[in-house]
Amino acid sequence: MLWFGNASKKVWRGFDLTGRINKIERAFQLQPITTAEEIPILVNTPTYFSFGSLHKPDKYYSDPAVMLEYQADGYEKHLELVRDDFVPYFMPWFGTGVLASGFGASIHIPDDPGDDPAVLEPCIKTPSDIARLRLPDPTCDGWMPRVLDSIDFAVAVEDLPVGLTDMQGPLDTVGQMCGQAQLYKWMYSEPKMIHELMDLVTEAFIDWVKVQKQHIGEPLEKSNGLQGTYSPGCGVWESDDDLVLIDPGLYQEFVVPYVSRIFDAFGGGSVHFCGNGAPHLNNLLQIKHLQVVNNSPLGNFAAFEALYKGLENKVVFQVQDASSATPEYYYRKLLSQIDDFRGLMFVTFVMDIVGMDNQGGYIPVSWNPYQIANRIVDSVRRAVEKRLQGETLELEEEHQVQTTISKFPDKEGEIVQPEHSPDEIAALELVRQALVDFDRLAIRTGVQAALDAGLQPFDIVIHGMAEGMNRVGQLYETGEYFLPQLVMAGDTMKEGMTVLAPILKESGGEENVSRGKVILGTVKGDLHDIGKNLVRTMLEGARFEVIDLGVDVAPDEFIHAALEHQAGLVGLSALLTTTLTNMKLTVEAFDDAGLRDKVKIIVGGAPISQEFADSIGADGYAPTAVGAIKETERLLGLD
Ligand code: B1M
Repeated sequence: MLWFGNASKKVWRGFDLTGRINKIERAFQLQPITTAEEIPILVNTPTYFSFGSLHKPDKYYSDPAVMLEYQADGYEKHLELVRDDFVPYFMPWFGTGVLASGFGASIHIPDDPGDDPAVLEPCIKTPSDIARLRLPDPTCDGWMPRVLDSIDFAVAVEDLPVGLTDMQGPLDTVGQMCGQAQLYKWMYSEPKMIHELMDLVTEAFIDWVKVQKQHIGEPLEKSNGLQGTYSPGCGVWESDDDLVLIDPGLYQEFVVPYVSRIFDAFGGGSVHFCGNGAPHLNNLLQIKHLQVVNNSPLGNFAAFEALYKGLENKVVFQVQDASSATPEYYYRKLLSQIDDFRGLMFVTFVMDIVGMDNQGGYIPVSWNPYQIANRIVDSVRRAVEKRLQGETLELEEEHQVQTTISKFPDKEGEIVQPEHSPDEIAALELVRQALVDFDRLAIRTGVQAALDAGLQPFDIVIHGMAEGMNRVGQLYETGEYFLPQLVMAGDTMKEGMTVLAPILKESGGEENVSRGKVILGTVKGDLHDIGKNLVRTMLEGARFEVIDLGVDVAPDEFIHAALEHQAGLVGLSALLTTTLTNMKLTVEAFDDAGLRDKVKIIVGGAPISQEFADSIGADGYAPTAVGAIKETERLLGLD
């Protein structure tokens, strides 16, 4: 059933939605905006996902009736209380790993009301695993049967239109299947294999969207709901969170053709990503049939402006942030440089217990979601109205909230250069440059040249490797390098260490090869592992033995591993604000176990700051993976 059927009035549970739908349709036609009222603002309360939610009922993911009732009743209340343009639809939400699960990736089943299902660990370890993959069957593989059951149930019992589940994007899915770091390495070493995998995943993506549409009863080129919003004449959405992680060259080669193929199959589509998309402007413009850019600017106002203006109002732009804790300031700042509003829409998610600060970090909040929703609507309208009248928006930060979230890591300290001979300097430079170029052959040559020039292995590590990695880290911070380059550089460092290992063994015995044991993991409730894996690569490259416990690691698992391996250091990573408490609980568990004088704890991850680390009693903190090496050395007394 579709909203845009023949009826002249679109009514749901007594609410006439015709005006809202017409407004959104005009935005999709990119019509000029003359009053602020014409801008569609859709606030999602309740959210269909669990993150930041207090009230997700038990069985939300196992009983279709529970999910449908929760959403439908929530939308009814929203329509009563919020003066926005929200158009309700049922979202069959089963997390971010539905497509990957079809290929065998295991899904974490939430055991907490604030958890979302997501891939627990990759299912592809070797190229031969890829060779064995077949097109999955939506009727029996992975979590798709759950999605189809909930669609069928909703179609049968409710008059609420039904949307598409989150299929992520083909590269996101391949990243979940292989593990991001492995994927990046294969992009360089096995591009043909990755293209074949992308082909297969893209075919499955198209197939699984078509099946959903058959069950919903909607045409290929239209959909009731995409990423929290009614998007007329747009058949599909895909989520490209890896857009912000990889460089434009790799994205152009490995993503643009496949997303174009998906959009071709559905007459157009929407690309979603969280964060800075400005470096990918040209890539976005190359995607065939791109109709919508759905982006969470995450407080990066300059990047939003560059991207929005660069797209030249050729596509619909949906600002899809989590609600700011201070919408008055956030939208004034966001819209301060914008004066052409054609195609602009706002799709904001209001969570019960989490909001955004003005730098895009997430903070705990306690608010009435409907009140904040109305503040969002008023703030956007007021800001747009002023811009339409040619007024400058006041940007005083009177509403700015204090936050402990650090988004701007400290620069690495400069390494003091000791006296070196010209030959030594040349050899060290070879090592550093090999890391910057991630050239595995050159690093072997450089390390050998440094040894031949008379340098001690430790000097090569400190003045060659560490210095080279600092340069790589700086290139990452200035946006010249992206994650794949960090992974490749870490791998190159490992290669250089294989040349040094036998010499270290000879000179100082077995224990000299490993500089210490580190237990590493992402804390309970959090399944993000890209940063944690990068930390692992860097530490291994710097000759630490890392025992990686993976993701969703409970405090007692950390304790058990530290005791079993007699490790002097435990590293905790976290990306979700909502699970930061589990980091604190882990530190406390080490206290309770009487291990704090034997085991040091280092913490890191995007929402972590030095202040937070201090507040939970951690011994160390590093804002970057490269910084984690130095901090580990400090904590283990090796600096
Ligand atoms: Co997620 N996600 N995600 N996500 N995701 C974020 C983090 C988010 C900011 C996006 C947003 O705002 N919309 C948001 C978190 C908000 C918050 O709480 N602060 C978010 C959310 C909400 C979610 C879900 C809840 C969405 C949902 O299902 N409703 C869900 C969570 C599932 C779960 O964990 N239970 C989810 C799922 C996913 C994917 C599966 C799709 C994927 C994860 C894939 C994976 O990790 N295998 C994903 C991704 C990719 C992201 C973004 C796009 C990128 C995160 C990332 O890897 N960054 C992110 C949005 C964004 O940032 N643009 C987002 C790169 C990585 C290298 O950085 O980990 O900070 P980071 O590591 C850095 C440093 O922090 C440091 O070194 C690294 C390199 O220098 N570091 C350490 C890290 N650990 C360290 C440890 C140390 C020292 C340094 O010592 C031990």
